[in-house]
Parts: sequence; C-alpha cells; structure tokens
Amino acid sequence: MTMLSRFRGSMLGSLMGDCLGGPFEGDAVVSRTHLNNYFQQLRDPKKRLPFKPYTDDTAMTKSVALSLIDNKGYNAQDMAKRFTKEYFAEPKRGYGSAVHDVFMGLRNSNCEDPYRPAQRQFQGMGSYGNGAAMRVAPVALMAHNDEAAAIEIATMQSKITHSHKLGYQGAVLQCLAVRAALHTQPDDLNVVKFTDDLIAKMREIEKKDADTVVEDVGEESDAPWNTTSYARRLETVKSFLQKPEPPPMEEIHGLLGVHVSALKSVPTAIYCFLASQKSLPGIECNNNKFQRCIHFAISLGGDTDTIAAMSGAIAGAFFGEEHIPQELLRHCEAVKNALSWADKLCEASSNA
Ligand code: 8NA
Ligand code: MG
Ligand code: MG
Ligand code: MG
Repeated sequence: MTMLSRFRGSMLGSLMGDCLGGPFEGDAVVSRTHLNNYFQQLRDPKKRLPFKPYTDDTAMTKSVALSLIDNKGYNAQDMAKRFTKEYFAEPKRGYGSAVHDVFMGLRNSNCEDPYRPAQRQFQGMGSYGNGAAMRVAPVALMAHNDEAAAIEIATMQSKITHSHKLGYQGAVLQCLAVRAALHTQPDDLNVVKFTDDLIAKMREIEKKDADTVVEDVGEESDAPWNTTSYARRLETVKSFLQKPEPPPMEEIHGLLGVHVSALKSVPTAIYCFLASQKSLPGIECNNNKFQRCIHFAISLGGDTDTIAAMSGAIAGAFFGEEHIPQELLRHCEAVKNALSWADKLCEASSNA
C-alpha cells in the first residue's frame, strides 16, 4: 500500500466519520437495529437519501491542512486567520459552544497574538474540549517522518483554540495514533503493542508537562480534569482489548467516555479503531473493518461525529483509500476536497 493511499484514507476516514456520525451527535443511546438499518440503507444503490453535510470537525481540518500546505509547515498566524475566516463564513457548522469567543477575539485583534484569545477561555483555564484533537490528522500526515515535529505542531495548533493541558495533550495523542497507523503494516498490527507504544509516549509527554498538572482527585468525579492522565485512560483501552468481547456499554461510557472533552473522547476513538479489528456483536458491516470502526464509534452515542471522525482518521491511515466503501462515501459532502488535501499533504511532506 502506498503512503498516498494512506493519506487519502485518513482524510476520507475523518470526513466520513464526521458526515455519517453527525445525525447522531448528542444522542445518549443509539439503537443497534436503527444503526444497522442506517448503514444498510446508505449502502443500497437504489436508495435516495438526504446528503450528509460535514460539521466543524471537517471545517477545521480543512484549515489545518491548507495552512500546512501553503506555508510548507506550521504558521500560527496564518492558521488562526484561516480558522477565523472559515468560522465567520459558515458559523452554523456545529461548532462547540465556547469556541465562538476565541474566533471573536482573533478577529477583533486581527490575530496579532494567535494564542491570546484561547488563553482567556474558561476564566483563564483554557478549553479542554476535543476541538483541537478532531482536526489534527493533517499534522500527522505532514510530519509523518518526524515525530518530534508532529508533537510540537500538534501542541501549537491546539493552543490557538485549546490552551488547557488536556485539550492539547489530547490532540497530541490523536496525532500520534494517526502517525502510528500510517506506519503499521496491516498484517503486523498487534493491538496491545499499538496501545503500549502510545502509553509509553504519553507517559513521557505527561511527565514533561507535570508542572501544569491539575490535582488528581480520583476516578469517580465527573469532571474530566480529575483523571488527568491519557496514559491511564490508555491502560483502560488495553484492558478492554484483552477481554474476549467488548465490555458493556456502561463500562465504555464510564471508564473511557463519549464526551466533548478530549480526555473523554480521544482514547475512546483509539479504542474504536483497535476493537474493530475483530468482529463486534451487533455491528453488521459486510466484514469491512473500516466500516466496522465508524459504525462502532457511532454506536457508542455522545459526541458521535467527532469520535467517528477521529477513529476514521486513524483507520483510514491504517487501511488506505482502497478499503473505504464508495457506497458510503457518495453520501458525504466534500469528498473531492478531502482527496485534494491528502494529495497536497503528500506532496508537501515529501518535499519537507
Ligand atoms: P469548546 O472549546 O467550546 O469545548 C467544548 C465544550 O467543552 C465546552 O462548550 C464546554 O462545555 C466544555 N469545556 C471545555 N473546556 C472547559 C473548561 N475548562 N471548563 C468547563 N467546561 C469546559 O469547543 P470544541 O471545539 O472543543 O468542541 C468540539 C466539539 O464541538 C465537537 O464535538 C464538535 O463536533 C462540536 N459540537 C457540536 C455540537 C452541536 O450542537 N452541533 C454539540 C457538541 C459538540
Ligand atoms: Mg460532525
Ligand atoms: Mg462536529
Ligand atoms: Mg462533535
């Protein structure tokens, strides 16, 4: 499989998760029967169905991709300007409720300090939403040859909107997962080793960030900053993968989460990708593992578009364009655009 096929797979996977997951965003429960019917209808060539628009996940991914391409690397001010322009051109793409203030601040200051408005969010705490992680896949593609650069750019692009440690660390984890998928041969995937490698990397990153640790008051509280460690969440992912069957939904919700916070969605997206390597009870997918991954992510409910977009970006990078069902893609908005971002990122990254 070529790197270009993986780049295209990742951009299409992210787009598809966003478009197909969108109709379920915010649903606490998604019926298995309903979801199987949904996918069956989408795959039926005779069915005429409403077109599935993309949301903020893809709108922001587009800005990250085009900024990296046109600047041949990271340029904070340019990226901030693109986020702002995109938002004010189409503010109704389903953005998070607080991020509007960042775009207002960026527009009013003409992006003079592209990090300043984000630092003011939530009384100076910064946002820990998953908005920086959901858009990070192009960084993994652009910096696929350079892990240190990938971590640095993933962090800095986050801080334009998400300055809370859990916001930018979540983006770094998602970026590392896409990079790992790009570099894993399909026959060589060991789901436990894949998770262990991410745990080791996140331990290292969390250690370096330890000066900004927020007091850990245990697993029980609902506030996401209380379980501050991505490495710990990934340990849970590993324990789930070691069971013969996925745990009950309540356990996935309780221990990983399906929330708009990065901590309670990025490890979940990684779990969806890894768990879908095997058949999953109640998920009908014509034995297509890529489809299984998107389908499983949506079946968890909650922030469905974003979790499916993140797991789709990882799965697409792993399986490549060839494994993404055309019958599903035809329902998604902006497929040609996503392919052009992938092609240009591939060219730009090989010249980097
Ligand atoms: P964000 O920065 O507004 O964060 C998302 C939410 O997380 C906030 O609105 C808060 O509720 C909460 N939050 C974040 N940081 C803090 C904090 N420090 N203290 C207390 N609460 C906090 O936006 P974002 O870009 O991170 O959001 C991404 C999500 O928004 C994605 O799921 C995306 O699809 C979209 N989204 C849209 C809808 C919709 O109605 N269409 C619903 C949920 C999410
Ligand atoms: Mg969406
Ligand atoms: Mg969205
Ligand atoms: Mg969402």
